[in-house]
Amino acid sequence: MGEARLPQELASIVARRLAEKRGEFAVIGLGRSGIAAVRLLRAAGLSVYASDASRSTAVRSAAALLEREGASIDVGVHNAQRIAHCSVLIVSPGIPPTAAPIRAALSAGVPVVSEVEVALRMLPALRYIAVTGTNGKSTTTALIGHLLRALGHDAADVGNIGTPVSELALRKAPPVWAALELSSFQLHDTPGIMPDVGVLTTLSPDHLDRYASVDEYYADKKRLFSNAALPSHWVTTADSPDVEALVADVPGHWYRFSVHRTDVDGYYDRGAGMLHVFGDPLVARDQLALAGDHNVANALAAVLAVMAADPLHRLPLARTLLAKAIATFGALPHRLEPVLDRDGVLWLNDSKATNIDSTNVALASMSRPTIVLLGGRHKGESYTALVPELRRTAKAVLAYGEAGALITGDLEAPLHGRVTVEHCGADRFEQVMRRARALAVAGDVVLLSPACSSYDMFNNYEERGVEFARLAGVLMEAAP
Ligand code: UMA
Repeated sequence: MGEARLPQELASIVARRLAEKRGEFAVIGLGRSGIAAVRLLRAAGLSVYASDASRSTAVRSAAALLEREGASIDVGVHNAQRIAHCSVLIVSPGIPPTAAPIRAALSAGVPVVSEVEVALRMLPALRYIAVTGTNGKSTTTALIGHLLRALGHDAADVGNIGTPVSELALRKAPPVWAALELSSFQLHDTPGIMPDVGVLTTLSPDHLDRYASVDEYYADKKRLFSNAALPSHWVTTADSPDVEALVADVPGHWYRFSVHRTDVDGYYDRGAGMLHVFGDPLVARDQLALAGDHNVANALAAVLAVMAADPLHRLPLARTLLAKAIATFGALPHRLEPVLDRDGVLWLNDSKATNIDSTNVALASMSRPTIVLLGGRHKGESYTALVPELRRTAKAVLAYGEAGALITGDLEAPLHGRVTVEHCGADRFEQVMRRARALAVAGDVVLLSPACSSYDMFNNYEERGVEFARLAGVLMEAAP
């Protein structure tokens, strides 16, 4: 069984089969990662069978494109028998390990890996900083890429952040450096992961719709350290007992950051309003364009990672460049992004908040009466952990989507008499937005920070955020 192999053993079997171009390589899922993987394998001259369970227009047009590139494709079905006879199975991260084609491959002893694993094998000279964590990983990844470029490096931001690593491998001249965001799903199937520096930002329960327990989810996060050795370099938060416990037995050089303690490599001196790194002040907090303590932590993590990646990055000139670059980095789209400020109502798009912890971070940074849009596809956590922050800042909670009834059930009693909780229906986002518009008065914030995934109503969180911004504009134009 593939699962029973040690990561190193699995990685070397896959590397050998890729090098020998042995047999047929199967890819399942034709989203962003599957398409890129098929193109990369075909470009390397390998024989490819790819399939997707959906018959959507997007999948059918991807299939037509990839067939022209010489891949054999099935749309609407995975041929489990063919997959059980393949040389290596490359899985898309959104497909759970319990899916039938993956079980068929594993019970036939077929190695199962991610698109990231294949791409990294094809990019042996790539230097990369890998970032995982429940929250903060996209901002930290983008910031690392930004800092590397500020130091004059050719660097790309890839992985879970949006661009598959395979797309780098397809470039004529791949970059020297990458900032690589990895989800727990990708880490599950990337046995050869061996970053120049690995970063773990935070840990809290998430994806409980896919994992049987929080421990199982954390175990996938721990796979970042699968190939840890004494010369490895790691950057982790000192503010999370769960993180400290998870990495306690991992070998390597450690660089820790904190927004509460000062006895670590990167810290925030709250009194002086200064970020310190490796013993010296680096930049004043008020220079950061990013709001919130969580972003101070992300900035410390990113700077430590870039400095740890190469001794040259710690020289005085590099420190000056890094301090300047931090100040020019703005918030990413869909993360507490102000999309409209009209007639005294501020509309904030935090569509990227797909778990409870992330929504709590958003609520904690609210200082005005807030109408909170919560809902989407439930991911397994209780919503009651939101109660203290909702009590503090919310004027109303509008619950919607598949999770709407659950959210109302969890929040109505504890918020009774203090915050209105309304169930706005399961299927129309516009209805929720209309209700928000009707409730909002000058001085309010309307915050989309759903604590759920978007897949019940949208293709992804980006689409949800774009629709929020569009409807905010349309509704504020119309008479209230
Ligand atoms: N599919 C099947 N069979 C199944 C189930 C799904 O064929 O049994 C097909 C679907 O029909 C669809 C395809 O698989 O066509 C989708 O694959 P996917 O969900 O893995 O999505 P990709 O488009 O390949 O995007 C993935 C990541 N998606 C997920 O992890 C869910 C993207 O992260 C990532 O940006 C991209 O690879 C490039 O690396 C998104 C995400 O939501 C942003 N990540 C989660 C998160 O951040 O919380 C982990």
